[in-house]
Amino acid sequence: MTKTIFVLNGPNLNLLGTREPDQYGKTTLADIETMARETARELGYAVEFRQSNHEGVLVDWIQEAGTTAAGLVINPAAYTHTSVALHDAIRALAIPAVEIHLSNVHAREAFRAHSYVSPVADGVICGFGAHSYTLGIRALVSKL
Ligand code: CA2
Repeated sequence: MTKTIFVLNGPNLNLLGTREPDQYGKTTLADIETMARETARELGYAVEFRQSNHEGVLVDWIQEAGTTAAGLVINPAAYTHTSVALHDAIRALAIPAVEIHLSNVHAREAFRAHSYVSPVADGVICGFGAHSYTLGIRALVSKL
């Protein structure tokens, strides 16, 4: 059976492509989902692609990934910089996890340079727009 990679997206990423194109580009989350599926398929994996604006829902999905998926790619969005709950959920995983961001969080406001997720992720990719997702999938598969 084809193994699955969970690709999870945090708050406001449902707005991609509709607002703030200068910061986040014109690509929609649906476009990114298509790109992610294609890259994963090339590498022999299926993708479960989800977005939520709710921290607890993301925690539930991280736990679900831990019991059903081969690995996790996550753009925690603003929860990157605030969430001990996401840190704890990812720390508890026995599968690899890659943190990704569309923008280069280190080239923006100082508060975006700190991540609660990075210390418990296997690696971090940021600054490549929609390609951060495909690079994240490739990096994750290199760990599987
Ligand atoms: O660069 C990224 O991928 C971020 O995770 C995006 C988050 C931001 O809080 C992080 O610091 C970096 C914001 C996602 C909000 O996305 C929007 C898209 C279009 C319009 C408004 C927000």
